[in-house]
Amino acid sequence: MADPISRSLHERALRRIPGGVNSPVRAFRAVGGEPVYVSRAEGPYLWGADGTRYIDYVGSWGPMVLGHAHPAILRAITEAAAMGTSYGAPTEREVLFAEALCEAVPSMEKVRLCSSGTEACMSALRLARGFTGRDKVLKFEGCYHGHADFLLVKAGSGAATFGVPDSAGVPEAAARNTLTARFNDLDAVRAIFAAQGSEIAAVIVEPVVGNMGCVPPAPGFLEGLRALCTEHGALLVLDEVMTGFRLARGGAQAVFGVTPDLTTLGKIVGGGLPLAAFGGRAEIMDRLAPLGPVYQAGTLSGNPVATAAGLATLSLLTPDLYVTLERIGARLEAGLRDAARAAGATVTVQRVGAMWTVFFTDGPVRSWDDARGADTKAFARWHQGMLKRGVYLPPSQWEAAFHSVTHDDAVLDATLAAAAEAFGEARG
Ligand code: HOZ
Repeated sequence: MADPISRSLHERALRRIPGGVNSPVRAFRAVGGEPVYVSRAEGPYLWGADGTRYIDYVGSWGPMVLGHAHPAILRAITEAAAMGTSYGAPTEREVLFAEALCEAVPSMEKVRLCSSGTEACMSALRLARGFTGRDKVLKFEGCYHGHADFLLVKAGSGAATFGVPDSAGVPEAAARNTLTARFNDLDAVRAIFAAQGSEIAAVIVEPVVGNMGCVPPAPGFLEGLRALCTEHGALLVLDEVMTGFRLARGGAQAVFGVTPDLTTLGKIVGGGLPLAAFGGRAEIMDRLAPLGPVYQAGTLSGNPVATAAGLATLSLLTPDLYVTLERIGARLEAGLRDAARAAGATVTVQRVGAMWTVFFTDGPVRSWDDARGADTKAFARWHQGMLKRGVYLPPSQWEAAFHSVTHDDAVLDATLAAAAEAFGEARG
């Protein structure tokens, strides 16, 4: 249960903000509680409105891989803000940032900045359609690529959590050209390409899904998508909004050795400020206005404060950092599994690098069909048990948890001690 200050803020919020929140999953409805209103954050911790400290595994839904309020990032933001917060004109920092992104993710010869993952995915797919002259796009059930109309089809994340994977307000015409298949089901994709391959502009996929909980690709799945796209002249778009700079500096594409035509980035690249990007082969990117006929724009795109935070973040993402993230993840994964077993709770812990999910189900989770079979009531009890012990987890079975390099051994000890008790309560 939320503290009295959070509760009273939420009552006021409900009067002025739909559902009291500016993004649905934050409402905590899926876990039967009320949201904690956050007053500050530092390292691996958040503090609630009443001063209660929580170990944070939401990490602003992905960006905070270095922990909250990293001094170098705060310095970069402060210095940049003192020079003016927005110009709507090009800056040297944008050039440096674009160079750094393209160097880290070599499949991106050129990149354009925008302000959110939704914008990045929507724009990348408009570009794919403009480049190929085709209308159809293929996405996967339970994957979430932001809330553009044509992508709210069998969508994961909050759309799945609140039972609106096909949102009201999306005209049938907007969704008509969106095809869907089961994640990790290459045969289904093959059949769709066999029937409609010449009409498909792009396949978009989260290479490791975070938006139905953490679901890794089956061996050969991403490679198979790459081959089918190449064979049929469609573009492969890897949505690396979550995985970019989290699984490796080069993202999931570096880990799995798959080269997309276009990549979308968000979250970590902005260092906690609103910044996202999409990029890819130059011949595709050069179809964007002002060079080409595909229009895309934004007042705050390449914002000087956001690019300062992004550049400072990128400069800190060393190879050692990924070794540390993996060590932390391995300890959490094994510890959570052991704790669940000891408590007699039936769970499957899935993790890739610094993203993971405890699914309340006994099998491996390979697709949305598997994920939605999880016991969401048991997850809710576990979530409540963890929260009351000071551990802040994503408030939905279908959102990945994220740790940072600041989750040290003492933090992990506290997390696993809480988990051991909370698993007992989750059994119901
Ligand atoms: N749908 C987002 C995570 N996948 C939630 C973002 C937010 O509430 O801030």
